Amino acid sequence: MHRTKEPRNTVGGVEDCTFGPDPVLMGVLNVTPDSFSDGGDFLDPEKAASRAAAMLDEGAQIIDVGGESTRPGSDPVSPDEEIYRVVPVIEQILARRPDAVVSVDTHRATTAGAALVAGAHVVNDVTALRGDPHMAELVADARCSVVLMHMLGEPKTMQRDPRYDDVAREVRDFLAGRAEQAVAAGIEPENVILDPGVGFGKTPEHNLALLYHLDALVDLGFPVLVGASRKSFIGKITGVEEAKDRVSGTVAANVIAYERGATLFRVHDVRANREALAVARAVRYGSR
Ligand code: HH2
Repeated sequence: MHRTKEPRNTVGGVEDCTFGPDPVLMGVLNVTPDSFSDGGDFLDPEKAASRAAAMLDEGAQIIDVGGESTRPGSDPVSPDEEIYRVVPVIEQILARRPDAVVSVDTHRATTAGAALVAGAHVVNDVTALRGDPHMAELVADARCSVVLMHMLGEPKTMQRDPRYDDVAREVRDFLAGRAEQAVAAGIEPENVILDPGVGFGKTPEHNLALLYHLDALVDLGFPVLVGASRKSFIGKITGVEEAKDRVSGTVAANVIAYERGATLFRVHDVRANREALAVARAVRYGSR
């Protein structure tokens, strides 16, 4: 017996970007000199827009543009520098592909606001609206989608001995609380996406427990996004040291996450993940 299809929602009010039964791929585009796997590759807006176009051609439905690395130990950039990095790239992407759905990976309301003016549709906030007191109001007013991610501590120090009694329960309770706060601030529930924050203040064992118990997060009723792509726990399990070579491990994590009910996947390697998730989806529904 195969599962029936659930109703579809849209990302950022863009009808073409639906999520429901089908996996949605968010292609990662880091406009930074220091991101852990693609730092320095896409600082030039032309190059960045070409990379975005290639990811869209490979099957990404959203392009996630970030101007500040959040890798463990990273330092924050200035707000002006972050805007200077992401806005021209968002403009270039949308000039080339006006129908593209763009998300901005930031915890600052000024950057998110500038990105929305430039045409972005989604705010991806790794602080789940805790990083800037103006972010919730901005998202509520813009009526855009928002990703609320769990992080223990902050990037500079988050990997120093993170501890939980029950990581899956604590992350779920935290995100349930953040979603409640978001809705109380005027954000429509259908615009809320939850993310367990793989690698953000978590040991490899914490990441594995979160993926294993992802259905508990899915049960909250919001779409769930997973960002496992190329992360160090995959390197630790597989022995693959070079982050760019962690594609197979990433695919395995995403297929499991899909089976547990996640619908959005933040990935660097769009094609491999799209093909694997298309097969996983076909198995689930018994058809292509
Ligand atoms: N992971 C990273 C950055 N942003 N956003 C969400 N919602 N979920 C994630 O898991 C997530 C995220 C870190 O990965 P990356 O962007 O590749 O690296 P860096 O932070 O070094 O730029």
